[in-house]
Amino acid sequence: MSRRRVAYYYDPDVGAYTFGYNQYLKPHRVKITHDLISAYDMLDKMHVLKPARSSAETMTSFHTDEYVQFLSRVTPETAAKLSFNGTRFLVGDDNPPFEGVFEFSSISAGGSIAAAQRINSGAADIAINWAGGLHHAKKAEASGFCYINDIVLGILELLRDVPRVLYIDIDCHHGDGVEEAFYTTDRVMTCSFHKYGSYFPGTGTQEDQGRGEGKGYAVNVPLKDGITDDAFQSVFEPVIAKILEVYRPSAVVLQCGADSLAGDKLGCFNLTMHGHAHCVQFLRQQNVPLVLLGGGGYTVKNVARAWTYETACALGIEDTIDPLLPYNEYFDWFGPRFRLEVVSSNMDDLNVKDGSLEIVRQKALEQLSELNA
Ligand code: V1P
Ligand code: CA
Ligand code: ZN
Repeated sequence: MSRRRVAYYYDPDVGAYTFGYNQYLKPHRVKITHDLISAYDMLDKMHVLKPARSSAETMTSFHTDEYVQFLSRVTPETAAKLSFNGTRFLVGDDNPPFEGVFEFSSISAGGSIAAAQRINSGAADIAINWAGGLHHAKKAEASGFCYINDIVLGILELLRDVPRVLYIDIDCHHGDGVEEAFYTTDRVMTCSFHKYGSYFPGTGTQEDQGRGEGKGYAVNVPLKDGITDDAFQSVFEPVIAKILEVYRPSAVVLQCGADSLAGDKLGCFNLTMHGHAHCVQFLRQQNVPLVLLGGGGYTVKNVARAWTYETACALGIEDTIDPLLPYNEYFDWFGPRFRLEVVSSNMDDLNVKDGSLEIVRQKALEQLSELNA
């Protein structure tokens, strides 16, 4: 396997932000990942870059002026007044107005935009931003722990230079914000794999395929609890291979949400680290410019393991990685086994049990065959 030029975007300040009373999404996991990547001596094998923070103006290439202005001004104290008592911008409890929400968002978005620019310039084959992947954020509203949609901003940046972008989302939740943003265009194909049925955000059926010029260019793969590596691969590979064949994207953005791993606090899938990383390996093999982003992931030590291993996959050095973790600042967190692994549990795979996976795969492939018809 030939070498790839990898650009890795990291802002050392990102780990310091906390989401206030919502203790699920921890920006600190990006620092823990970084420290593990560093302990594995991967930093000198790629271009390590600190991205410029996204300006408010840049964010308005997707979000409304009013929403970005709100986010740049809001504090925990002024939130009620500025959000009209929680009826606009920050609705419900998922998105608290935490201290530094705008700076955090500008780091996340700045990384994904810089990653896109690096691909556009041809200076990298793979660009990574583990602080990105916040796929639920809407044009004028925060949703599901996401305030600014760094993915949409990154894809818009890619579209300045390339004709077609493929967006793939392996977070356990539906990539609704990205799907919605590009629902009526054929310049972006979105493909989300997610748990569907009594689960946030509630969208992402296979009937939702895009509209107008975008008809057929939104692909949804709704899944049930407990999907294993083999079952996931048996739908991911044929669907993505078919998309690459019929759509021929000039660049691919892969959201690597780690809540699809076994044992996640909010997720309900049963993927091991290797099953999750297989998606990265598969896309790297295709020789198409690739942006890797973070996303969900709520069992922090496993998020750090997966994204560290996926960084090694981007570099093509995963076969040389020691499964025993090197000493690092957070070493104690990784006990009792201290290994670079996320193991599966004994939960049932409901997708295979009732034959629904086979039906979902067939339906997705049919949708894609119709595109060229
Ligand atoms: O279920 C909901 C909403 C709130 N209810 C009225 C419906 N929200 C979920 C949000 C999950 C967000 C996932 C983000 C990502 O895809 C990308 C970063 O991973 C939710 C859940 C849950 N169990 O699904 N919010 C909360 N739990 C929550 C709990 C306590 C405090 C704040 C939020
Ligand atoms: Ca998904
Ligand atoms: Zn998620």
